Amino acid sequence: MSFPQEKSELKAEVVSHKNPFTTIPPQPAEKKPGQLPPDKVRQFFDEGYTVVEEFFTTAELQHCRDAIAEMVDSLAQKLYDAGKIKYLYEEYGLFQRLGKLEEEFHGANIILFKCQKMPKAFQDIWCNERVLNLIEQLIGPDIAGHPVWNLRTKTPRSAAVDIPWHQDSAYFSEDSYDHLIPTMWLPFLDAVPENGCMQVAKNGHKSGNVAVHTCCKGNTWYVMLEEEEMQKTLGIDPKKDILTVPIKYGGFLLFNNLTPHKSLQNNSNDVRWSIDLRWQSPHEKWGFYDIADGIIFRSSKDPYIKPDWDKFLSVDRKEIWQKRHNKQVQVEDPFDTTITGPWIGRWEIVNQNIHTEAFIKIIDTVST
Ligand SMILES: O=C(O)CCC(=O)C(=O)O
Ligand SMILES: [Fe+2]
Repeated sequence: MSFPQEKSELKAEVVSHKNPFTTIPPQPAEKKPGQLPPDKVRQFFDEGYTVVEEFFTTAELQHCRDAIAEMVDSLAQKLYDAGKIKYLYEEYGLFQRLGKLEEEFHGANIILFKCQKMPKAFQDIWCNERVLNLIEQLIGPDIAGHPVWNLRTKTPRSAAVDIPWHQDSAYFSEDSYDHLIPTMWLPFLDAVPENGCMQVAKNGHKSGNVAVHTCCKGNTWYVMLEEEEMQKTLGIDPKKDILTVPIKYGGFLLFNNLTPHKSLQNNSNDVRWSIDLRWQSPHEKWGFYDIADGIIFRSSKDPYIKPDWDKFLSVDRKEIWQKRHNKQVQVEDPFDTTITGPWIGRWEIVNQNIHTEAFIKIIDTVST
């Protein structure tokens, strides 16, 4: 092999291994509403996170608040009709009522978290044109919604909703480790340290590594990442890199699937409501254990593409996952507060609890 050929091969290799977590993609030629200023884009790729302020109007977010209030109301009715609670707490507002339900029926916050029904108001945020213009700056013009999203029901002083350090990739299957999945963490009130806002470990994405996580924290289904492991595998300097990130209502936090993050305890008297929504290129693997696909929002080839909500929303994830292991899908008690999922099997189980046991039971039925 001649020397020049070797040289050009080497160059091709370097180009194809650009780290997608730290490399800013070509920016859209056109200026569009919602786009981030260049310094925010740079911070997202350099430090693994950025805060976007005053993005949504209160009118836009009110639809989400109303949708959440409706979900809480229907949960209260269900608990009441089943005799699980004696009182509906109808006079309490959005930031109090779930806490009251939780006091009377422990685990109400988990039941609502589990329900995973996406209201129209959240769909509208997820494929909002200004939002997609911003996401285009991070992942390019082909944009899909990632199948993993959550409504966080962070009631005061509840260990079930205290999320320990993790990288989101630790919840996903390995086929997604090679590409960027930006997350928008959007609170429905001012998120502050007292009510359990987020912390991020900036620069934690730089190595491109997914660190070793373990499962599960306390009585929860959450994977955990030890600070020591963050230092060793991700090169985090806890003194310099760990940041508390308050977010004012109307703004949001952006981070990526390798950025370590956690939420603080909610020591306030309000429920700290938030949603987390994700996007990625539709040309990459979804990373959700072949349980559910994402939803295509934009295509560089077809400017008229419309999201297929019916298809996306019709997938019963639990049923698909259970069917893979059991011939019959188990009918679950609607007030069951156990959460299992394939991520539990990805990491060493260092703490057994009802969630890990439920996971092992489902997996065990394959071999019996
Ligand atoms: O809202 C929280 O407490 C945690 C959120 C989180 O882990 C995420 O958005 O990926
Ligand atoms: Fe997360």
